[in-house]
Amino acid sequence: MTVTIARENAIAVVTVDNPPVNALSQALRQALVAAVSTLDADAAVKAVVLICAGRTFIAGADVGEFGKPPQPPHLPDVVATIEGAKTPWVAAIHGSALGGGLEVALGCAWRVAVPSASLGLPEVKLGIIPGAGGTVRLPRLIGPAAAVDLVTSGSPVGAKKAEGLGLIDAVVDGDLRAGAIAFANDIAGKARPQPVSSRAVAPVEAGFWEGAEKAVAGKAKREAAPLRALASVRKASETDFASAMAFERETFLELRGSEQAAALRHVFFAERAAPRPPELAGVTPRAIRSAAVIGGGTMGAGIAAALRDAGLPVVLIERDAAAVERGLANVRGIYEGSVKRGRIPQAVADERMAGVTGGDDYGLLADTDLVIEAVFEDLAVKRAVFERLSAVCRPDAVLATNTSYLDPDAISEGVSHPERFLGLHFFSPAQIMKLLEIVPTEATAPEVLATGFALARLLGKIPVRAGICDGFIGNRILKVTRAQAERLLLSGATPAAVDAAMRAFGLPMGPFEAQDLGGLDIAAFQRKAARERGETPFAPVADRLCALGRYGQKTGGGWYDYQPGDRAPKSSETVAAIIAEVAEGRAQRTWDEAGIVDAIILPMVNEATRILEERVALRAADIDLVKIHGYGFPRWRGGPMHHAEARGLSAVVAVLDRLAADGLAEPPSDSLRRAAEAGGFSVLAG
Ligand code: 3H9
Repeated sequence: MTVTIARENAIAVVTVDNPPVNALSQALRQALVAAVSTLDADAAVKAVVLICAGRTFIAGADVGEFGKPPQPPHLPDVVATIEGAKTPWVAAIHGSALGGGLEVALGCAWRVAVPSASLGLPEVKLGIIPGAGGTVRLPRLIGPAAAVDLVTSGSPVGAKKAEGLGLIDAVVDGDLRAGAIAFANDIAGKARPQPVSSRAVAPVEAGFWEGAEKAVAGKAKREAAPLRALASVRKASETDFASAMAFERETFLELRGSEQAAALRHVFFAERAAPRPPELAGVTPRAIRSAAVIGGGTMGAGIAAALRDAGLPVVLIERDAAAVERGLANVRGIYEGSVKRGRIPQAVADERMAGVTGGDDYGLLADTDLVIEAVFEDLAVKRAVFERLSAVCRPDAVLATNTSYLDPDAISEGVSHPERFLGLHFFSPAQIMKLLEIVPTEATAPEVLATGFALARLLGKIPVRAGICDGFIGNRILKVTRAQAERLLLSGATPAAVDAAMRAFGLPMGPFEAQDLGGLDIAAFQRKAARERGETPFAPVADRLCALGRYGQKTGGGWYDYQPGDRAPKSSETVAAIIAEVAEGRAQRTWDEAGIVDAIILPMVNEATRILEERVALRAADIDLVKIHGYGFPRWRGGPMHHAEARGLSAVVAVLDRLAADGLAEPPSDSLRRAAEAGGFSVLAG
């Protein structure tokens, strides 16, 4: 870390260089305070430009320091020192001015930014609120309504919008350093604006705070930080600066130590580690400049859209002209939906669509860098596809299967140059869901595996390496979730009670609602295949529902009944009667919300521990990412593995032992017991 001071005549330029993102470590805070006193002592300096080296302005407090006691100088004091400096400071922003970085900029007398810069207070995404005056200065600078938006959403705004809000004073085109120095020369002789801390907050309309509270609470559900952030902005608007600062700091310190903040920090670091697995360090991926998708159904069309959204030209291959048309129509449908929802303008949709070529001739793929197969889940059909690809594609083209349940090793039998083959498992809708399971076979070359990770980065997805087993990581755990959900029904719970408990836990949907939405037929098909292999999947009620053709919403009934044109689930007497019949002779009990959640989540953890032990997943945090980004597990709970560790693995083992004794779950695996003894999953990984 260095903070250097250079002079450009009467302007001093303070350059912060603390890679990778100029986070506000203790050493940097100290150096900024020192820079203020050095420059205040120099009468020849008329203004100071604060600028950063590297990819970004100060991107915030150092999240790595959050688990430790705060060390002085504390950031609120650093910001106050800059604000109180004799010489006015100008923040020169490129990249991202986030969290503590924006708070430092708010202490400066002026702020300028390049057009590509973004500014925001993302603290709520880490389960905290700004802790260095963000909630107090922001309403004083841009008014309470805009401050509430920025602080409670955590979403950044671009430089243009920031200028419109009054968050920055100017957008600098061209070289930032030169532009900021010119700006500083310009303001050096002028009256200095009133420090933000001593400005008044603009009044709000009657009912504003109540309305904001309702809106924020509706979005935040059980996440604590957004409402606490709102309370802090409100306090800042209704009281003096010093009291508001004290209120903000107290809230910040309280939340910093909270379980939700620890969970969100865990996810923050897991997400940043995911694209760069240490085992692939130094491996260069193959270049991907063009891509093709085989199969234009829902999944194939979604993958094609995801590839196009990342700027790749895409060829969509189907069996015949009619199927090509249907496939292209599916892709078009995705873009039409995006335009309708205001996500992209029509011109962008047209440009994306223009980059998708349809055809039934595999010869179109002779020079394609990456081909992803997304045809029907049938081994023979998939093998036939890869046979044709082997014949036409360049030998270094990467060939991938999007299979969910088949064995990629079996699919790849007969592929020429099998080292270029791997599984790329997308989640539906593929253009939206962030998770990408990357499944190497025995033969996959390291640089092909690395290409999978590079592709994920290009597509803005979270990559997780998964080993080969039935369902890989995510769907293997999902099977346990579903079996547990049925066990609950057979021991006294109702579908509505199970779904309500899981929603209360933080999932967007309960397991039964989710099955009704997605359709029960796919899982039934997989159970059939599993039984043919001699396995004994547990789904006695689902099997009965499927036998009646109750496949979910699309057939007017599944676990619930549905009125035509209405997606609201209604409890079903038919289902209740089937459950009662199947449950005949089984012990019944009363389930409360916590009991239901334990009976679903902890067996998931048990299975996940086996997955870790078998090295189907390499890290517990990877499993958390799979559940968060593929299955809607609440981010603020950190994923099932973090949740279990936070709960205490010994307690998890004890609950599973009790459930197993009543025949309501598998007993804890040896590996879970071992992890409990060691106090964490790290004993199983690596
Ligand atoms: C805060 O400021 C609280 C204050 O209000 C109160 C204080 C009292 N700390 O994302 P990338 C690392 S809360 C430590 O791949 P990009 C990251 O782990 C903070 N480390 O880069 C990774 O490490 P490695 C509010 C951090 O170019 C490397 O930097 N601020 C931090 O795609 C590269 O990260 C935020 O929440 C950090 N704050 O994107 C900002 N940030 O190379 C969070 C990053 O070892 N950061 N690292 O794996 C971001 O949004 C992105 O990193 C950013 C750059 C957009 C800046």
